[in-house]
Amino acid sequence: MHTLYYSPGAASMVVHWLLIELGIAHELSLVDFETRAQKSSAYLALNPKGVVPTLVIDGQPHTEAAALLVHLADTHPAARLSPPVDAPLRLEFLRWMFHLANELQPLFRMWWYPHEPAGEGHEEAVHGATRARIEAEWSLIDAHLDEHGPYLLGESPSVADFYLVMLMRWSRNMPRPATAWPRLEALAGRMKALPSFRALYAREGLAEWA
Ligand SMILES: N[C@@H](CCC(=O)N[C@@H](CS)C(=O)NCC(=O)O)C(=O)O
Repeated sequence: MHTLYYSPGAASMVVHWLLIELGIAHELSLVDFETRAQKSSAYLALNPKGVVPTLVIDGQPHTEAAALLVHLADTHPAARLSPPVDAPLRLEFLRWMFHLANELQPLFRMWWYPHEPAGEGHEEAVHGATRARIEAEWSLIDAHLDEHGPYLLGESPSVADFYLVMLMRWSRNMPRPATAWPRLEALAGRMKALPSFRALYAREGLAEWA
């Protein structure tokens, strides 16, 4: 049995989406950010960084959204959401997973927690710089999709596209959201049409960017 510790719409969202898409039996455990439950000693025992997601598999806690996605996709090969290790597209798949995890996702952390990189009082400067870098990422990915799409790996979706769509969603209230880029908007439209996305929204009680 899998148990996902989650907060609606947070980085746990894409792991939840995959659990639904792959039909993996799981339970949900809400980590209430309002009460800072992510920093409680009980939760820190599972995830010492005090962030979501944590996925408990057979009693063992596992963290880091991108690693969880690769693991879930690799262990459910029939869904074809990650190329096998010896497939020609495997390296390109890993490149995108690492790019999203190392380059794009941390920019959102800076956008929402602007005091972290530069300390209190510098939030406006961090926001300006971060916005420019996030928009540069959308331009880069949109150009890639134009040349090699319609999905990150070409003709078929992979778990990297699920991950990308979650990150796109996070930009929905930014001055220039990811959907301002046409190939990104088209990709999100296709992924959002999946029944698993609708189920995810219902289960997390989400409404925005439906
Ligand atoms: N690298 C981690 C980042 C997780 C992360 O930053 N999660 C945020 C929500 S999107 C969180 O739990 N924030 C609560 C906090 O920092 O107190 C992952 O991808 O799993």
